[in-house]
Amino acid sequence: MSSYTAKPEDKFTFGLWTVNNPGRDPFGGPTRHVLPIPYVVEKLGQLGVWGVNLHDNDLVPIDATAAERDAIVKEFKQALSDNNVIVPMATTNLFSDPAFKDGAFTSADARVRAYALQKTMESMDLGAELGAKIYVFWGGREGSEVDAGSKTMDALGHFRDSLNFLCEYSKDQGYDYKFALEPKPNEPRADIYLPTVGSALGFIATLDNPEMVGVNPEVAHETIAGLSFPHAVAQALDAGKLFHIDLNDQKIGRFDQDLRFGAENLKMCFHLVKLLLDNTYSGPKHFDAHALRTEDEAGVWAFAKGCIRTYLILEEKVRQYNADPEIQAALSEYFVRDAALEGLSKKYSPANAAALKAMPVDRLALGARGMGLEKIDQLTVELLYGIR
Ligand code: GCO
Ligand code: MN
Ligand code: MN
Repeated sequence: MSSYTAKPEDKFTFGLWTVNNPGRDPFGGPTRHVLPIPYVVEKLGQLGVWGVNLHDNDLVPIDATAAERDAIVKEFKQALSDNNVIVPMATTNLFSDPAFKDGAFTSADARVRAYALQKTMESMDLGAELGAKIYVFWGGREGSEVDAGSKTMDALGHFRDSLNFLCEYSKDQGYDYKFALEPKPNEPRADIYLPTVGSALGFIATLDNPEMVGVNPEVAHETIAGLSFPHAVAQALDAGKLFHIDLNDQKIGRFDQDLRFGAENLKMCFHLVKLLLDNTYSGPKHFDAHALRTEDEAGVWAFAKGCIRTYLILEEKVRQYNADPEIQAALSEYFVRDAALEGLSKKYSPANAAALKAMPVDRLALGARGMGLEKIDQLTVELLYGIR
């Protein structure tokens, strides 16, 4: 049995904004102090965390002078190297400042859109200086409450132009970033543009440099939309677009909760970890979650450790599942293989079409067949409960 402690090759990451979330919500102020950033890096290093991610303004205040910026960045770099922690991903805060209240790249105001590009280029410079290879775009304010402005078509066009512009900027600077779009259906806007993984994948195909752009799916976001997160991730993997992943948990039908990974939907999280492990996903595993607002600093570190432990426990469960003779026997009954038929249906040819049309079918037998899924699902539940 493993000790469930993180190793660098697990590629676990947290955001500065996650473990340092002070517990503010729309109805109440902070319940914890914001911790000094070098201390946060030290604590993450002690937990075996591989990387720390940031928005520009998690590190450098929006109104910092150039000299202040440089001093802050220098101190941060020192903390990273002292604690063997890297910055794999960076992103821009295009949601906190009132200038972005009606969107950043999709604002109806050309001055706001230009400022969003300026701020993102500067933030990309910062990320590159810190060694980030992935650049995330979460369009939290890119949406609407009312469609009185009828700007949705314009907004999509502006969003496309901005991403095209920034891809060229990244190439021009030799930054070699992979861009990852992070969809979310709502919160803080009532309706955010490109609300789901599927919509982001469709949009990427319309960009000038689609090969540079993938997705950053988040458990909570697809769950808020009432969709299956493992299905969304599978579609991203299938498209070769899973550039990053945000792990947390969420109760369906609630406000955006950012719960500890695996805190709510354990069976779904098991299937997610299985999908990532079986398909050898090798990107960062980012915990975009917060400790409950009820917690003090000790609770924050218990939360961070909990995310890691649950992930590693589920990986162990996946290995056990893949090696369990009874489960594997049930699975091999479930998947009916037929090399001859699969040869016919894999790819169209006139001969294959003719053979399929001439094929005798016992439709009643197909309909009468029990699939055995009740058994497989119960075996999975028992494995997760630790009695197998
Ligand atoms: C949210 C989002 C953010 C983004 C972050 C990185 O619901 O607030 O998940 O946490 O992931 O801004 O872009
Ligand atoms: Mn989120
Ligand atoms: Mn996120």
